[in-house]
Amino acid sequence: MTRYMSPLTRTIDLASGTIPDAAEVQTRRLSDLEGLFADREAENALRHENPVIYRVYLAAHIPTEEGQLGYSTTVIYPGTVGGEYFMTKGHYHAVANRAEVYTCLKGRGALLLQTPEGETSVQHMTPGAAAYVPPFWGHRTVNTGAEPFAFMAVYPADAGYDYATIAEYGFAALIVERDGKPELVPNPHYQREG
Ligand code: M6P
Ligand code: ZN
Repeated sequence: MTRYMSPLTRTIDLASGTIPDAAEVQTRRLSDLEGLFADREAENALRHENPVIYRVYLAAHIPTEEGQLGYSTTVIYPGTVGGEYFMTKGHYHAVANRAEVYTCLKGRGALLLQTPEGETSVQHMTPGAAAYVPPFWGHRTVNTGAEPFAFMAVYPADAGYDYATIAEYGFAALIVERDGKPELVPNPHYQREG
C-alpha cells in the first residue's frame, strides 16, 4: 500500500523573500565561505566583522528520496569582498544529473553556472526571472544590487550537495563590481578539474 505524504503549504514573505514559518534557517557568514572569495587580503580584513552573507529558508524537511522536491528561499545581502559581490558557496549536486529551478523574488542578482570542464554561463535575475539549472552544471548566486537579493529554489530532494569540488577548484569566473556595474572576470585561482 502506498503511504501518502500530507500536502503542505508555506508562506513566502514576498517583501523580504524570507519564509517566516520555515522548518530551518541556515545562516552563512563570511567564515563559512572561507577561501571562496578571490581576494584573500580583503577577506582577511573582514574576518573580524564576519558579516552574514546570506540566509537559506528551508520550507520543510522533505524526505531526501527520489521523486520528492525540496524547496527553499535564499536571501543574499548586498556587499562586496575585494570588489567581488556577496554570493552563495555554490555547489554541484552530489547526484550530478539532478536539475533545479531558481525564481527571483526580489532585488537584482546573477546565477553563475559552470560545467566541470569550465564552460561558464551567467543568467541575470530580476523579479520574475525563472532560471533553469540543467543537470551537471555547478551553480552559485550573486547579489549584484544594492538591496537584498532573494530567490526561490526547487530541486529534487535527493540531489544532495557537492561543495568539495568548488572548494578545491573554485569557479572559472568571478562577478565583480566595476564602475558600479557587474562584470564577469576570470578567477585567478581557478584550476581546471581533473
Ligand atoms: C538555493 C538552493 C539550496 C542551496 C542554497 C544556497 O536555495 O540551491 O539548495 O543550499 O541556494 O546555496 P549553497 O548551498 O551553494 O550555499
Ligand atoms: Zn543546487
